[in-house]
Amino acid sequence: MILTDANKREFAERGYIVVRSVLSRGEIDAAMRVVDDLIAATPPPDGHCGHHFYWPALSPGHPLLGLLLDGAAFDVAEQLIRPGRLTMPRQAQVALNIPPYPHRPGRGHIDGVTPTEDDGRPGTFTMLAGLMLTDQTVENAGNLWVWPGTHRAQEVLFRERGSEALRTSRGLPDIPHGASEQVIGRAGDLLLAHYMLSHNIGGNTSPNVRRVIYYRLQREGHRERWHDCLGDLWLEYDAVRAALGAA
Ligand SMILES: O=C(O)CCC(=O)C(=O)O
Repeated sequence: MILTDANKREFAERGYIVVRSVLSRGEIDAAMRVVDDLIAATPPPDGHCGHHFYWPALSPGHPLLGLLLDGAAFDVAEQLIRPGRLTMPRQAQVALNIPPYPHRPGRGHIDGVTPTEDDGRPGTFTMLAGLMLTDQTVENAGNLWVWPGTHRAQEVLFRERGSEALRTSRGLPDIPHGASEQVIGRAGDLLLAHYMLSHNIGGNTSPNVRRVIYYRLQREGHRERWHDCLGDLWLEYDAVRAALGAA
C-alpha cells in the first residue's frame, strides 16, 4: 500500500488524510473482540452517552500493537516521514462514542497538555493514527471533527509566541478555526493527522457505538526536537517535504 505524492500533498494542505481499507476483515474482527473484552471487564457507567476511552499499555505481543504493526498501517504512516522512522507507541486509545449524543463541538484542541507527561513535558508527537473499527460513512455517527488547515495557523502562532504557548493555552491555542469537517470512513480505514491539526470529539445520533483505535506516533528523536517541531510543521516529515518540493 503506497502513498502517492498527491496523498502527501493533501496531508500537507489539509492536515489529514484517510487511507482506505488498511485493515482486513479478519484484523477488524480480532480488534473488535479486544474492544469487547475491555468493555466487558470495565463497562461504561450505566446510561453513559458520548465519549468513553480505554488507554491500554502496549508491550510486545499486545494485540493492539499487532494491529498497528503486523499489517499495513504502521508502514503507511511511516511513508509520510521517511527516511525517518517512527517509534513503537507505548499506549493506544480505544475511543468509543456512544449514542445518543447530540453534541457539536465549537472548536478543536491539540493533544498533550491536559495532562502533560509525568515529567511535565507536553505530550507532543508527530502524527495521530486512527484505525476505524466501525463505519462512519455519514456525519454525526461519532466521527472525529477536524478543522483543516489549522495545523498551519498553529505553526504561525508557535513561531510568534514560542512553544510555551502550548502550555499556557492548555491545548487551545488562539487561532482562527474556519470550517470544520467530520472525518468520514469505513471500518478498516486509517486516519493520519498532523499533531497540530485542531480536532475534537463529535456527536453520535446514529444507532451504533463508534469505535476507533488511536495511536500517538512519534518520529525517533521527537522528544529532543519537539520545541522546534511546533514552529516548523514539516521538520519531521521528510517525505512530505519532498512531495511538496516535487510539485
Ligand atoms: O473520540 C474521538 O474521536 C476524538 C478523541 C479526541 O479528540 C482526543 O482524545 O483528543
